[in-house]
Amino acid sequence: MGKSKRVLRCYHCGAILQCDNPEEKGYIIPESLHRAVPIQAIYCDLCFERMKSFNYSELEQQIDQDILKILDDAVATDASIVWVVDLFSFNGTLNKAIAEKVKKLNISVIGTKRDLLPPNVKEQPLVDYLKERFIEYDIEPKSIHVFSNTDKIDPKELISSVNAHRNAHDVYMIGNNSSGKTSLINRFLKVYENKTNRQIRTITYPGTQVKVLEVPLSRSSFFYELPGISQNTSAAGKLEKEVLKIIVPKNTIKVTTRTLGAGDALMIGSLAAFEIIKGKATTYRFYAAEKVETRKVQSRKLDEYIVENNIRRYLRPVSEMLMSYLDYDMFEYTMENDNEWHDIAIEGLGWLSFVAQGQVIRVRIPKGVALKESLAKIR
Ligand SMILES: Nc1nc2c(ncn2[C@@H]2O[C@H](COP(=O)(O)OP(=O)(O)O)[C@@H](O)[C@H]2O)c(=O)[nH]1
Ligand SMILES: [Mg+2]
Repeated sequence: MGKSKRVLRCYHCGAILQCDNPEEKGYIIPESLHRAVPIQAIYCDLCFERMKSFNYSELEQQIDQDILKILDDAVATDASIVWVVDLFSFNGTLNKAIAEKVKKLNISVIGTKRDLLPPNVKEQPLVDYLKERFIEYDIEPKSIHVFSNTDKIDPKELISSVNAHRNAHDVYMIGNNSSGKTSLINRFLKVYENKTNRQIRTITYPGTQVKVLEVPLSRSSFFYELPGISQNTSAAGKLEKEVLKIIVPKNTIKVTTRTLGAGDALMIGSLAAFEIIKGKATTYRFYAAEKVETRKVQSRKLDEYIVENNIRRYLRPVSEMLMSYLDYDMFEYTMENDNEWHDIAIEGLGWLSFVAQGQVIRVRIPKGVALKESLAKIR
């Protein structure tokens, strides 16, 4: 018998994907093709590039609508939810429509990628942080676990924790794109024993366009992995591939400590900046991927430096999508005076951590990226 190979098509233009000739249609870099898993939409490089500049958001919107439809079933059957969040990029921003829909269900939260945070970070403060952020959306999680894919965790423990809350009902796993859902499920499947006569399969969920992984838990209940929620408020979902290579951490993140006072600003490449408008000189810590570069400058020269850096690129990252001030949003925080550590976090990029002493801090970020102030993630 000859060898067979799956033929994959671009999800957008339908061209058969090939890794041989970059000039021919359907070309995709081999790494992307080999990384692809069966339930993921794959695009040829050309469509991927075009989509990012043209109909990216439209396409993602569609998928989120389908997720909402599937969650209608979860609500109707009183299912349990496993909500996966990536501990690095999560700044407390949840998809409102999804949160609203599932808030009455039993929700277990899993924070992933703990290994990206400094090793001295304790578990309990992270759990507290996650709990506080979900409560802001009126969600009281039944359980919260934090993991990294290098832990020697016993997935059985996790399963029994979920089982304890599901009352023999179905389980739906949700979370942003790249939050680590598939990695978790692969670990879970290693110890999974199928005691039913049904198979694990990928189905097109009835009434939607999306594929979900269906794992039988008993004769009458299933686990479903839903498609990723679009990261449309994350820097990681908005900026170009070259920038993502810099801002998405692969190893433990870096902490940069600076003393800043009124009149100082901290440039984060040309992607973002924090300006201290009011406040005495004190310690600020900025947490981000290792390759993200920062510089302390004078506030009054900040505009000039950003423009100059867009051309000379002495501080990475610089985005082609941020070429004029119109491409940024600007917010100003007046902090309380509680002497506690607080964060101002830019979803998918990093966060500034400091003791709140009534400062006024102005932040600029790429337009549409979520910015959030809260008690600190790392305390
Ligand atoms: N450092 C680190 N990376 C992780 C962890 N879990 C997942 N990843 C990486 O995050 C990316 C997305 O993971 P994946 O499981 O495909 O996420 P999904 O889109 O939610 O299914 C992959 O590159 C994974 O290797 C983790 O615990 N630590
Ligand atoms: Mg996945």
